Amino acid sequence: METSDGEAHCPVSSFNEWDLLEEVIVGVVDGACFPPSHVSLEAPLPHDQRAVFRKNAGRPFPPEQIAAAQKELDEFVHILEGEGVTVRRPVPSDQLQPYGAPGWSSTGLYDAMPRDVLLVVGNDIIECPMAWRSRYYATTSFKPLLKEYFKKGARWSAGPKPELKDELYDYNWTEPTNGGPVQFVITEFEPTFDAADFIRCGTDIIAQKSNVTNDFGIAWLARHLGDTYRIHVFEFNDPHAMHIDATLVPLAPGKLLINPERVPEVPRIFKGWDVFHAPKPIIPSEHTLYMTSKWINMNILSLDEKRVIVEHQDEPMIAALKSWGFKPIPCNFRNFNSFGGSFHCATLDVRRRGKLESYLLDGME
Ligand code: ABU
Repeated sequence: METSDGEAHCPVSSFNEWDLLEEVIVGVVDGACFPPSHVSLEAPLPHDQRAVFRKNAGRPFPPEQIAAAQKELDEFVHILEGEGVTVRRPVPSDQLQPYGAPGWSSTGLYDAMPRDVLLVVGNDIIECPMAWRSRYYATTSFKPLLKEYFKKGARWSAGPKPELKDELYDYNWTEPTNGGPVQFVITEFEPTFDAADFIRCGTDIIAQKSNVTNDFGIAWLARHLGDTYRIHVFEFNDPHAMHIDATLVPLAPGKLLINPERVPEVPRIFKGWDVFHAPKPIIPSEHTLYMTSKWINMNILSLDEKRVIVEHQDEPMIAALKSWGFKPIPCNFRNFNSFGGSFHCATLDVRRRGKLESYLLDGME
């Protein structure tokens, strides 16, 4: 690919969560299915959804909910294109096609959340070794795009293909007691991680261990990325941890949105940053959220250091963002939220205009 000044540049290039967004992958919700029942789902799912998942295991999500989410995705794509962003979409996979490996079999989940599945660090687009058996083939729908980006000059990597044997899971997992230590449902049997457990701030990457990301996975990623990057691992107050992007969301350099329930103390490396407490979510309790807490209202996508996409009905968040100096762009997304994500989860920023820099205390020391 050539720039207007004739300089060759890579189609994949993104170092942080806020540089000017040029190209993005937006997920698709077509064919979304409840995964087969498994202990790995119990730990991160909202308490009231565990029985729903067991009852509907291996069946499609209600078609009217899929259709409502599709409509919102279309609106989201329209807004992104109107803001000058190139939008790419995956080819939906058949989630009901059974597959397996020695010792287990499964069907799929969805292709709705590219943020979980793929991690972009600089020019490298990394396929994640995901811990859920229902996501073993989660990158399949994105392969045509991965091939295209590679041919145009991107690095294309993949974590070690996990075996997902029973040894990876704690079949005795139980809900942590109030105030007791958080128990994750995965072990250190092999490296696993979801990309959404990492937040990119230039040379510094913030990570959390979770019910899908283990120390082994974080260590693999750190070695893969090399000495240019530092991964900082923090623990937050999230008894059902799976993905960091409704806990700690850097909106722009020096501007951090935090979940006030999960982040009692802001990590020291953000010293000097403005810290904004996310307003309480206003999603009504009768609105089904299959795979997320209401704090999904924090799952904002920055188009640059000012423009942020935010849920249309979330007036407290819109008002707060305006008061903090941002330009919120509202988009209906509450039906999509039911599937476990919002604007950050539903996207993968493939290219942002910017370069590798250090923004955090440790990165500058
Ligand atoms: N990636 C979605 C995270 C949702 C939550 O932490 O509540």
